[in-house]
Amino acid sequence: MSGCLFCGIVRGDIKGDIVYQDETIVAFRDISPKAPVHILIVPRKHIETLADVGEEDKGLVGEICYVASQVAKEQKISQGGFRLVVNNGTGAGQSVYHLHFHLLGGRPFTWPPG
Ligand code: DGP
Repeated sequence: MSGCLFCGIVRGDIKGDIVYQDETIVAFRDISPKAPVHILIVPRKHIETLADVGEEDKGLVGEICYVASQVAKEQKISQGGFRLVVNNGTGAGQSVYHLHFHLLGGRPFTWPPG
């Protein structure tokens, strides 16, 4: 989608520190990391929010979760504990309207989140 930051990274028009990609998913480092490892996992398909995921995207969301677990192992944050977060909508802090999963690790996390 033109004008979408993450579509630009997915297409390669905007530079991203990509750690994983396949035909449907791209994972790249967050520009403003909130943990020693902070990676954004996004579908190549432009979907604005998790709430916009359609029935046809159910498999895609499962793939993203699988990729997250694999990337967590590659980044060596799996054993120490990691967090996979989706901010859905402005009330939850979403600032980029292209669905993305935050993969965070490398430090302890508290609960509940802020
Ligand atoms: P959220 O607030 O949940 O919508 O998360 C958006 C994230 O995107 C936020 O953690 C910062 C990150 N971000 C914003 N602009 C860029 C960028 O140009 N490149 C990268 N790699 N990350 C970005």
